[in-house]
Amino acid sequence: MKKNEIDHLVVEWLAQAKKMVFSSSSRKIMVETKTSRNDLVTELDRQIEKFLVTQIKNVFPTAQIISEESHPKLDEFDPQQLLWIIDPIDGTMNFVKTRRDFAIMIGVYQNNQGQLGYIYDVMNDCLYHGGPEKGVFCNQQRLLPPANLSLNQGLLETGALMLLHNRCNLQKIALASNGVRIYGSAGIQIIRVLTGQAVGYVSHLKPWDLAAGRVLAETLGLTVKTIDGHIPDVLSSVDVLVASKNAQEDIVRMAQAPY
Ligand code: 2AM
Ligand code: CA
Ligand code: CA
Ligand code: CA
Repeated sequence: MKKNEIDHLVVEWLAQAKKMVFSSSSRKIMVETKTSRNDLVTELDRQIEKFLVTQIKNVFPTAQIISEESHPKLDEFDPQQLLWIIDPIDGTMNFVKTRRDFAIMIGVYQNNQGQLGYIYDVMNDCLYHGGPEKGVFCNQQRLLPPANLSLNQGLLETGALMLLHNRCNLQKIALASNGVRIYGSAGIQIIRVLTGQAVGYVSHLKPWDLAAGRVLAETLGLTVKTIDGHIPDVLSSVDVLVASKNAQEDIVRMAQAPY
């Protein structure tokens, strides 16, 4: 199947998922904790995940699908084959507490290479989508590659815990930027790097947190590297950096400097 045919399908599925989100707003949503009181899953995460997995399997019966809430065993997947990586709600805490700043994300990979990425900012109705063959769009509008700014020329996106614990020298890195922004959703924060509102995003991410944004970022000429400057494996959980090339060099250098 051609990529533009996949695009049409995914856009339709995400429109259906949006309806699920809006129809849930008038009822009480079941929320459960996972590993800690701040690690949540709701019935909507599960509902959207089930819907997307069912739709993909209807069209691609043999597709490999990694989706956060299905507790995937990552070593069972072959990244050389077509791989769909889904985060049904990225920013579940935001969804529960504020009903905004969350995203539905899908990344499609083959041969370890990103083919298509989708980050759907549901409440703003903005679908960021694209891949190496077609470029990156926000809905119908093409995004231009953001300027190659240094760390001291822009905002830095990150996660609260990583900053509070000063992992990877992050407090010093943050002080070297124009300011820190923390929105509680990898997808929403990567969008801010894609659109040039921030020079970089640093966080510890699992495959489904990064898969979609990585395709879009690399397509726009941004770098996606581990905090120590290596290319992250699609199936690993790592301290990762999505940034302009100049900011990436600044951050990697500072992360490795003595405290
Ligand atoms: P999630 O909402 O899909 O879990 C900020 O919390 C960002 O980190 C979100 O993108 C969130 O994705 C992700 N994250 C990854 N692991 C997490 C965890 N154990 N608890 C909370 N958020 C986590
Ligand atoms: Ca989660
Ligand atoms: Ca996530
Ligand atoms: Ca999630």
